[in-house]
Amino acid sequence: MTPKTCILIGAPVDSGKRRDGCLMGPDAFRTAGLTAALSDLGHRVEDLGNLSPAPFTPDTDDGPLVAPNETIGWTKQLMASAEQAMTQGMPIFLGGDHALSLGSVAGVANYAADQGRPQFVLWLDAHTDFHTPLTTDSGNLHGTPVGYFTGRNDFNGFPTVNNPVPQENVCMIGLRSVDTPERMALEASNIHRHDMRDIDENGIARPLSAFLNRVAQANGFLHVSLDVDFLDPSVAPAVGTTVPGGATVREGHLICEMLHDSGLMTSLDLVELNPFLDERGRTAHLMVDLCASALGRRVFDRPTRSYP
Ligand code: Z70
Ligand code: MN
Ligand code: MN
Ligand code: MN
Repeated sequence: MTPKTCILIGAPVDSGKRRDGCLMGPDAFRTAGLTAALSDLGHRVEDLGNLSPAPFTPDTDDGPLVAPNETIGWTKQLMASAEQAMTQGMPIFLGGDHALSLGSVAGVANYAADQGRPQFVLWLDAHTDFHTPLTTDSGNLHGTPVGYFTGRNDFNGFPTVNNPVPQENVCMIGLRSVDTPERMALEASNIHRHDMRDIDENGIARPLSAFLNRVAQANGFLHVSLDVDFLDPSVAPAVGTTVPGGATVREGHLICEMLHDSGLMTSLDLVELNPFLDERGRTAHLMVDLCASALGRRVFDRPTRSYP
Protein backbone atom coordinates (compact mmCIF):
# COMPACT_ATOMS: atom_id res chain seq x y z
CA MET A 1 0.00 0.00 0.00
CA THR A 2 1.29 3.45 -0.88
CA PRO A 3 1.76 5.53 2.29
CA LYS A 4 -0.03 8.87 2.24
CA THR A 5 0.54 12.09 4.09
CA CYS A 6 -2.65 12.62 6.09
CA ILE A 7 -3.19 16.23 7.12
CA LEU A 8 -5.52 16.39 10.11
CA ILE A 9 -7.33 19.72 10.22
CA GLY A 10 -9.46 20.34 13.30
CA ALA A 11 -12.50 22.41 12.36
CA PRO A 12 -14.59 22.90 15.52
CA VAL A 13 -17.45 24.49 13.58
CA ASP A 14 -20.58 24.72 15.73
CA SER A 15 -22.40 27.55 13.95
CA GLY A 16 -24.32 25.42 11.44
CA LYS A 17 -27.23 24.63 13.73
CA ARG A 18 -28.70 25.48 17.13
CA ARG A 19 -27.64 22.54 19.26
CA ASP A 20 -24.09 22.97 20.57
CA GLY A 21 -21.44 20.32 21.00
CA CYS A 22 -19.78 19.62 17.63
CA LEU A 23 -16.97 21.97 18.65
CA MET A 24 -15.69 19.10 20.79
CA GLY A 25 -15.53 16.81 17.77
CA PRO A 26 -11.89 17.27 16.71
CA ASP A 27 -10.59 16.43 20.17
CA ALA A 28 -12.91 13.45 20.44
CA PHE A 29 -11.47 12.05 17.20
CA ARG A 30 -7.98 12.57 18.59
CA THR A 31 -8.93 10.98 21.92
CA ALA A 32 -10.37 7.99 20.04
CA GLY A 33 -6.94 7.41 18.52
CA LEU A 34 -7.17 8.73 14.99
CA THR A 35 -3.48 9.55 14.62
CA ALA A 36 -2.32 6.14 15.84
CA ALA A 37 -4.90 4.35 13.69
CA LEU A 38 -3.51 6.01 10.56
CA SER A 39 0.17 5.84 11.44
CA ASP A 40 -0.21 2.13 12.31
CA LEU A 41 -1.23 1.66 8.68
CA GLY A 42 2.07 3.18 7.57
CA HIS A 43 0.84 6.68 6.76
CA ARG A 44 2.52 9.91 7.74
CA VAL A 45 0.16 11.95 9.91
CA GLU A 46 0.48 15.67 10.37
CA ASP A 47 -1.98 17.22 12.83
CA LEU A 48 -2.37 20.94 12.17
CA GLY A 49 -4.40 21.44 15.35
CA ASN A 50 -7.66 23.35 15.34
CA LEU A 51 -8.54 26.23 13.02
CA SER A 52 -10.46 29.36 14.01
CA PRO A 53 -12.88 31.19 11.75
CA ALA A 54 -11.67 34.22 9.79
CA PRO A 55 -12.74 37.47 11.51
CA PHE A 56 -16.51 37.97 11.36
CA THR A 57 -19.13 40.43 12.54
CA PRO A 58 -20.84 39.06 15.65
CA ASP A 59 -24.18 37.48 14.82
CA THR A 60 -27.48 38.73 16.18
CA ASP A 61 -30.58 36.62 16.75
CA ASP A 62 -32.68 38.75 14.39
CA GLY A 63 -32.53 37.09 10.97
CA PRO A 64 -33.94 33.81 9.70
CA LEU A 65 -30.49 32.14 9.69
CA VAL A 66 -28.54 30.72 12.61
CA ALA A 67 -25.14 32.44 12.96
CA PRO A 68 -24.57 33.32 9.29
CA ASN A 69 -21.58 35.58 9.93
CA GLU A 70 -19.70 32.99 11.95
CA THR A 71 -20.32 30.42 9.23
CA ILE A 72 -19.04 32.90 6.64
CA GLY A 73 -15.88 33.29 8.76
CA TRP A 74 -15.43 29.52 8.89
CA THR A 75 -16.04 29.17 5.16
CA LYS A 76 -13.34 31.72 4.34
CA GLN A 77 -10.81 30.03 6.62
CA LEU A 78 -11.62 26.48 5.55
CA MET A 79 -11.59 27.32 1.86
CA ALA A 80 -8.05 28.68 2.17
CA SER A 81 -6.84 25.87 4.46
CA ALA A 82 -8.30 23.18 2.20
CA GLU A 83 -6.67 24.53 -0.94
CA GLN A 84 -3.34 24.85 0.90
CA ALA A 85 -3.49 21.38 2.49
CA MET A 86 -4.11 19.76 -0.91
CA THR A 87 -0.61 20.80 -1.94
CA GLN A 88 0.81 18.79 1.00
CA GLY A 89 -1.20 15.60 1.20
CA MET A 90 -4.68 14.31 1.91
CA PRO A 91 -6.61 16.66 4.17
CA ILE A 92 -8.91 15.05 6.73
CA PHE A 93 -11.26 17.65 8.18
CA LEU A 94 -12.28 16.86 11.75
CA GLY A 95 -15.65 18.45 12.39
CA GLY A 96 -17.38 20.27 13.55
CA ASP A 97 -20.82 20.29 12.03
CA HIS A 98 -21.55 19.88 8.33
CA ALA A 99 -21.34 23.63 7.68
CA LEU A 100 -17.60 23.05 7.51
CA SER A 101 -18.10 21.47 4.09
CA LEU A 102 -19.05 24.80 2.53
CA GLY A 103 -15.37 25.68 2.90
CA SER A 104 -13.64 22.31 2.66
CA VAL A 105 -15.28 21.31 -0.61
CA ALA A 106 -15.08 24.73 -2.25
CA GLY A 107 -11.39 24.83 -1.29
CA VAL A 108 -10.42 21.40 -2.63
CA ALA A 109 -12.37 22.16 -5.82
CA ASN A 110 -10.24 25.27 -6.31
CA TYR A 111 -7.15 23.12 -6.06
CA ALA A 112 -8.52 20.54 -8.52
CA ALA A 113 -9.28 23.33 -10.99
CA ASP A 114 -5.70 24.61 -10.63
CA GLN A 115 -4.54 21.10 -11.53
CA GLY A 116 -6.90 21.00 -14.50
CA ARG A 117 -8.79 18.02 -13.09
CA PRO A 118 -12.49 17.65 -12.25
CA GLN A 119 -13.70 17.49 -8.63
CA PHE A 120 -16.10 14.75 -7.51
CA VAL A 121 -17.92 14.52 -4.16
CA LEU A 122 -19.30 11.47 -2.35
CA TRP A 123 -21.91 12.64 0.20
CA LEU A 124 -22.62 10.02 2.90
CA ASP A 125 -25.52 11.44 4.88
CA ALA A 126 -29.14 10.91 5.91
CA HIS A 127 -29.72 14.41 4.55
CA THR A 128 -29.05 16.01 1.19
CA ASP A 129 -27.90 19.37 2.66
CA PHE A 130 -28.98 20.95 -0.64
CA HIS A 131 -30.77 24.00 0.78
CA THR A 132 -29.88 27.61 0.06
CA PRO A 133 -30.18 30.32 2.72
CA LEU A 134 -33.54 31.16 1.13
CA THR A 135 -35.06 27.67 1.10
CA THR A 136 -34.01 26.49 4.57
CA ASP A 137 -36.86 26.31 7.07
CA SER A 138 -34.70 25.59 10.09
CA GLY A 139 -32.19 28.36 9.37
CA ASN A 140 -29.45 25.82 10.02
CA LEU A 141 -26.65 26.35 7.51
CA HIS A 142 -25.33 22.80 7.97
CA GLY A 143 -28.24 22.00 5.66
CA THR A 144 -26.72 24.04 2.80
CA PRO A 145 -23.17 22.91 1.87
CA VAL A 146 -24.14 20.94 -1.25
CA GLY A 147 -26.21 23.89 -2.45
CA TYR A 148 -23.21 26.13 -1.93
CA PHE A 149 -20.44 24.12 -3.55
CA THR A 150 -22.58 23.19 -6.55
CA GLY A 151 -23.05 26.90 -7.18
CA ARG A 152 -26.65 27.58 -6.17
CA ASN A 153 -27.55 31.27 -5.74
CA ASP A 154 -28.47 33.32 -2.68
CA PHE A 155 -25.40 32.71 -0.51
CA ASN A 156 -25.08 36.44 0.07
CA GLY A 157 -22.00 37.48 2.02
CA PHE A 158 -20.28 34.12 1.48
CA PRO A 159 -17.09 33.92 -0.57
CA THR A 160 -17.70 33.39 -4.28
CA VAL A 161 -17.52 29.76 -5.37
CA ASN A 162 -15.05 30.03 -8.23
CA ASN A 163 -15.14 26.37 -9.15
CA PRO A 164 -18.58 24.92 -8.47
CA VAL A 165 -18.68 21.12 -8.43
CA PRO A 166 -20.78 19.98 -11.40
CA GLN A 167 -24.04 18.35 -10.27
CA GLU A 168 -23.31 15.13 -12.16
CA ASN A 169 -20.06 14.78 -10.16
CA VAL A 170 -21.93 14.53 -6.85
CA CYS A 171 -23.18 11.20 -5.49
CA MET A 172 -25.30 11.01 -2.33
CA ILE A 173 -25.79 7.75 -0.45
CA GLY A 174 -27.82 7.11 2.71
CA LEU A 175 -30.69 9.55 2.17
CA ARG A 176 -33.76 9.28 4.35
CA SER A 177 -34.63 12.81 5.47
CA VAL A 178 -35.14 15.30 2.65
CA ASP A 179 -37.11 18.56 2.93
CA THR A 180 -39.60 19.42 0.17
CA PRO A 181 -37.65 22.33 -1.39
CA GLU A 182 -34.52 20.15 -1.40
CA ARG A 183 -36.35 17.28 -3.07
CA MET A 184 -37.75 19.54 -5.75
CA ALA A 185 -34.37 21.09 -6.48
CA LEU A 186 -32.68 17.67 -6.47
CA GLU A 187 -35.20 16.16 -8.83
CA ALA A 188 -34.49 19.01 -11.23
CA SER A 189 -30.73 18.39 -10.89
CA ASN A 190 -28.22 15.84 -12.18
CA ILE A 191 -27.00 14.90 -8.70
CA HIS A 192 -26.80 11.11 -8.26
CA ARG A 193 -28.86 10.15 -5.23
CA HIS A 194 -29.41 6.87 -3.42
CA ASP A 195 -31.92 6.60 -0.60
CA MET A 196 -32.06 3.74 1.91
CA ARG A 197 -34.62 1.89 -0.18
CA ASP A 198 -32.13 1.88 -3.03
CA ILE A 199 -29.51 0.38 -0.70
CA ASP A 200 -31.96 -2.24 0.59
CA GLU A 201 -32.90 -3.25 -2.94
CA ASN A 202 -29.49 -3.11 -4.61
CA GLY A 203 -26.88 -3.13 -1.88
CA ILE A 204 -24.42 -0.35 -1.23
CA ALA A 205 -21.54 -1.63 -3.39
CA ARG A 206 -23.21 -1.18 -6.78
CA PRO A 207 -24.06 2.52 -6.68
CA LEU A 208 -20.66 3.25 -5.15
CA SER A 209 -18.70 1.27 -7.69
CA ALA A 210 -20.59 2.91 -10.58
CA PHE A 211 -19.64 6.29 -9.15
CA LEU A 212 -16.00 5.32 -8.53
CA ASN A 213 -15.72 4.13 -12.12
CA ARG A 214 -16.84 7.55 -13.31
CA VAL A 215 -14.31 9.29 -11.06
CA ALA A 216 -11.53 7.05 -12.40
CA GLN A 217 -12.61 7.54 -16.01
CA ALA A 218 -12.47 11.31 -15.59
CA ASN A 219 -9.15 11.25 -13.68
CA GLY A 220 -10.99 13.21 -10.99
CA PHE A 221 -10.24 14.27 -7.46
CA LEU A 222 -12.62 12.68 -4.95
CA HIS A 223 -13.77 14.40 -1.78
CA VAL A 224 -15.69 12.20 0.67
CA SER A 225 -17.97 13.83 3.24
CA LEU A 226 -19.03 11.45 6.01
CA ASP A 227 -21.84 12.71 8.27
CA VAL A 228 -22.27 10.66 11.47
CA ASP A 229 -25.99 10.44 10.74
CA PHE A 230 -25.27 8.39 7.60
CA LEU A 231 -24.98 5.57 10.15
CA ASP A 232 -27.87 4.16 12.08
CA PRO A 233 -28.33 5.91 15.44
CA SER A 234 -28.25 2.54 17.21
CA VAL A 235 -24.55 2.28 16.34
CA ALA A 236 -23.74 6.01 16.10
CA PRO A 237 -25.79 7.88 18.70
CA ALA A 238 -23.54 10.96 19.01
CA VAL A 239 -25.36 13.23 16.59
CA GLY A 240 -27.95 15.96 17.04
CA THR A 241 -30.14 14.88 14.16
CA THR A 242 -30.68 11.14 14.53
CA VAL A 243 -32.72 9.56 11.76
CA PRO A 244 -33.65 5.89 12.18
CA GLY A 245 -32.96 3.39 9.41
CA GLY A 246 -29.37 4.34 8.64
CA ALA A 247 -26.38 2.44 7.33
CA THR A 248 -25.02 -0.48 9.32
CA VAL A 249 -21.48 -0.78 10.63
CA ARG A 250 -20.81 -3.30 7.87
CA GLU A 251 -22.16 -1.06 5.12
CA GLY A 252 -20.02 1.77 6.45
CA HIS A 253 -16.89 -0.36 6.41
CA LEU A 254 -17.63 -1.77 2.95
CA ILE A 255 -17.92 1.74 1.53
CA CYS A 256 -14.67 2.76 3.17
CA GLU A 257 -12.83 -0.39 2.07
CA MET A 258 -13.97 0.14 -1.50
CA LEU A 259 -12.84 3.75 -1.30
CA HIS A 260 -9.42 2.58 -0.23
CA ASP A 261 -9.18 -0.09 -2.91
CA SER A 262 -10.12 2.47 -5.55
CA GLY A 263 -7.17 4.67 -4.61
CA LEU A 264 -9.30 7.65 -5.63
CA MET A 265 -10.05 9.52 -2.40
CA THR A 266 -8.10 12.77 -2.16
CA SER A 267 -9.80 14.48 0.82
CA LEU A 268 -12.23 13.60 3.60
CA ASP A 269 -14.62 15.27 6.07
CA LEU A 270 -15.65 13.58 9.33
CA VAL A 271 -18.59 15.67 10.49
CA GLU A 272 -21.50 16.12 12.90
CA LEU A 273 -19.96 14.16 15.77
CA ASN A 274 -21.39 15.65 18.96
CA PRO A 275 -19.31 14.07 21.75
CA PHE A 276 -21.73 15.50 24.33
CA LEU A 277 -24.29 12.97 23.07
CA ASP A 278 -21.97 9.98 22.80
CA GLU A 279 -22.01 6.79 24.86
CA ARG A 280 -18.54 6.12 26.23
CA GLY A 281 -16.92 7.28 22.99
CA ARG A 282 -18.44 4.56 20.80
CA THR A 283 -19.43 6.88 17.95
CA ALA A 284 -16.02 8.56 17.91
CA HIS A 285 -14.35 5.14 17.85
CA LEU A 286 -16.58 3.92 15.02
CA MET A 287 -15.78 7.00 12.95
CA VAL A 288 -12.07 6.45 13.56
CA ASP A 289 -12.41 2.79 12.54
CA LEU A 290 -14.23 3.80 9.34
CA CYS A 291 -11.53 6.32 8.58
CA ALA A 292 -8.92 3.58 9.07
CA SER A 293 -10.80 1.32 6.64
CA ALA A 294 -10.81 4.15 4.10
CA LEU A 295 -7.05 4.34 4.50
CA GLY A 296 -6.30 0.67 4.13
CA ARG A 297 -7.16 -1.26 7.29
CA ARG A 298 -8.49 -4.68 6.31
CA VAL A 299 -9.15 -8.11 7.73
CA PHE A 300 -7.43 -10.05 4.94
CA ASP A 301 -5.67 -8.97 1.82
CA ARG A 302 -7.49 -9.91 -1.33
CA PRO A 303 -6.97 -9.46 -5.02
CA THR A 304 -8.54 -6.19 -6.03
CA ARG A 305 -12.00 -6.89 -7.37
CA SER A 306 -14.52 -4.69 -9.05
CA TYR A 307 -18.25 -4.66 -8.52
CA PRO A 308 -20.61 -4.98 -11.47
C1 Z70 B 1 -32.72 19.73 7.50
C2 Z70 B 1 -32.50 21.23 7.65
C3 Z70 B 1 -29.20 18.51 8.42
C4 Z70 B 1 -27.32 17.62 8.82
C5 Z70 B 1 -29.29 17.86 9.60
C6 Z70 B 1 -31.64 18.94 8.21
C7 Z70 B 1 -30.25 19.29 7.73
N1 Z70 B 1 -32.78 19.40 6.09
N2 Z70 B 1 -27.97 18.36 7.96
N3 Z70 B 1 -28.10 17.31 9.82
N4 Z70 B 1 -26.06 17.24 8.68
O1 Z70 B 1 -32.60 21.72 8.77
O2 Z70 B 1 -32.22 21.91 6.67
MN1 MN C 1 -25.06 16.57 6.71
MN1 MN D 1 -6.03 28.79 -6.72
MN1 MN E 1 -27.08 14.61 8.16
